[in-house]
Amino acid sequence: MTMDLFDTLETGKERLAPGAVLLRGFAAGQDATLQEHISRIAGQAPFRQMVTPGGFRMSVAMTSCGDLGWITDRRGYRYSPMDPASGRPWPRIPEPWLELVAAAAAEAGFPGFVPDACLINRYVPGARMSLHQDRDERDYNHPIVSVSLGVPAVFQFGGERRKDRPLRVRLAHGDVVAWGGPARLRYHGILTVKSAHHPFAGSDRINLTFRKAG
Ligand code: MD6
Ligand code: FE
Repeated sequence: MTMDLFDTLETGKERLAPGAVLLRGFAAGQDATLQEHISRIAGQAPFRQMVTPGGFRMSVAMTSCGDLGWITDRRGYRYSPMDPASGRPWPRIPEPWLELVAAAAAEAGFPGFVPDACLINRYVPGARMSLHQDRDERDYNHPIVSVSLGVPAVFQFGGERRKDRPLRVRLAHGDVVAWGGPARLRYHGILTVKSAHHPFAGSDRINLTFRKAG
């Protein structure tokens, strides 16, 4: 038996590529704290569909919490300490989320992960995220940890060039992907989310990505 298969059977840990680990169901069982804080944060910093520098409105609605939030507009992609919609700082990252994400990162081989930004993505049916690299963070030595919630979606996981043919991985409620080291700059995206129902958020898929951005 290969080590990867052994890990999968024993711990639900799956290596997608060097530096990219899928922890199936790692966040399952945390629904209450995730739901409660997502609604509170969205009350203070509402989900909004931002515009790319190229002038396209994103199908994914986003908000953030943490010292920095990720934004896009005609001027470019960047992190900002203020929510441009309100002119106020973003809500803080809830303490139980920091604990969850540090535990997931450690399990995936990235001990000591302390994020300062959490981007919250909301996909209605039909929303998608095209292939991109996460490269607005200051230091690529830190991983990114992503938590999938609600209806499932197909994650595309490519190479370091946009044209590299991506793998396709189904991400379901509670799945966590931690991603760093040699995988840090790989292209990735989310295929169009299909109509489905999940008790966590009805027909929506929610994704939290935690980063050390500043
Ligand atoms: C999403 N995720 O799952 C979008 N980026 O909705 C990402 O763009 C992402 O899941 C970097 C690392 C992990 C991710
Ligand atoms: Fe990304």
